[in-house]
Amino acid sequence: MASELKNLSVFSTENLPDISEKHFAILVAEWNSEVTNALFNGAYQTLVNYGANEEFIHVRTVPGSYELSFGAALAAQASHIDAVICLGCVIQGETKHNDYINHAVAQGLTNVSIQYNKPVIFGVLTPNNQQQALDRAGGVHGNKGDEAAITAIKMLGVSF
Ligand code: DLZ
Repeated sequence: MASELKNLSVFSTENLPDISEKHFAILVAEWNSEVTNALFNGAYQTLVNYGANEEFIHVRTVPGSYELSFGAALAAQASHIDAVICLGCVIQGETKHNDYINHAVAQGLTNVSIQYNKPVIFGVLTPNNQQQALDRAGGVHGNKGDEAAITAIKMLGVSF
């Protein structure tokens, strides 16, 4: 078993499962839309690049990242949805509001994933400022939307 994990990397895209018949829900928060639109474009294009049928990619927006949990629950309970990708950006402010949102969303998405037994991907940026967010939404640090899509695809290949 250990030898099978020799080249393990989160960025590896070898041996991904066939996703041509899989249905994906993508939920996008409207807050910080310049960032979340870029995350969405990355996630959507990555799914298509790796074989998803565009007709099977179901996109919805929610007002803020806090609402991603409820949106994810709606998506996950739909029998035809195989994986849910949640995209948001919560920028640190002058108060602790961001902390409350981040923790609520992280916990909420975990709960949805376990309750519905489906991959629910946490594609929420939690930067200190707008520039850090843009750097991770198609900027110098890549696009976390792409990574969220790859993560969803990989999770569809996990079974026992
Ligand atoms: C209220 C709020 C604040 C201050 N900041 C953000 C943010 O940076 N990113 C984000 O996605 N949403 C933010 N929100 C909105 C909350 O997510 C939520 O929509 C509201 O609290 C209503 O439930």
